[in-house]
Amino acid sequence: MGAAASSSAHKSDTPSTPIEKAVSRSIDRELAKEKIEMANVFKILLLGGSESGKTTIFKQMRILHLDGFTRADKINYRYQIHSNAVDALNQLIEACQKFRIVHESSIQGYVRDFLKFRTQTNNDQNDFELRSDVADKMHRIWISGPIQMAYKRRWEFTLLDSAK
Ligand SMILES: Nc1nc2c(ncn2[C@@H]2O[C@H](COP(=O)(O)OP(=O)(O)OP(=O)(O)O)[C@@H](O)[C@H]2O)c(=O)[nH]1
Ligand SMILES: [Mg+2]
Repeated sequence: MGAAASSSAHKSDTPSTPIEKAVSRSIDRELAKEKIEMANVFKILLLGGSESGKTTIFKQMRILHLDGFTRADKINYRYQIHSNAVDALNQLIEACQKFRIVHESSIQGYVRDFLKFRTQTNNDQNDFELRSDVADKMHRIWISGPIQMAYKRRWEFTLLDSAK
C-alpha cells in the first residue's frame, strides 16, 4: 500500500511537460545558487552562562561589521536609557528617605516635580517622553549633595548599575 502510494507520488513528481521541465531546471538553479551562498556562511554558536556577554558580543559584531543599529533599535534603546535614568534617580531619592537624608531646599521642588512626572508617565513605553525640562531637573537633583551622599552608600540599597 505504502509502496503503491510512493510510486504514484514519485511518478507525478517527475516533470514531463516542457513547462514542468523548465520550472524544475529553475528550481535546480536556485538550489545550486543557495548551496554556493551557504558555503560562504559561517555560523557562530555563543555559549556562556547568564550575563556572560553573549548578547553584547552579538551587538558589537553588528556595530563593527554590519550597519549597526536600525532606527527602531535606536528608538527602543533611547527609551531604555531614559527609563533607566528615571528609575535610578527614583532609587536614590528613596534611599535618601530611608537614610533620612534631607534634600537641599532649592532641590525639593525639583524632587516633587520629578516624582510627579514619574507617577504620571508610570514608565509606559508608548507614552514615555523625557522632556528636556524634566531632564534638566533630574540633572540638578543628581548633582545635589544629598543625592551624591546616598550614591556613595549605594552598597546599602538596590541601585541600577548604569545609574551614573
Ligand atoms: N566589563 C564588561 N562587561 C561586559 C562585557 N560584556 C558584557 N558586559 C556586560 O555584562 C552584562 C551582561 O551582558 P549580556 O551580553 O547581556 O549577557 P548575556 O550572556 O547575553 O546574558 P543572558 O542573555 O542573560 O544569557 C551587561 O551589563 C553588559 O554590558 C565585557 O566584555 N566587559
Ligand atoms: Mg542575552
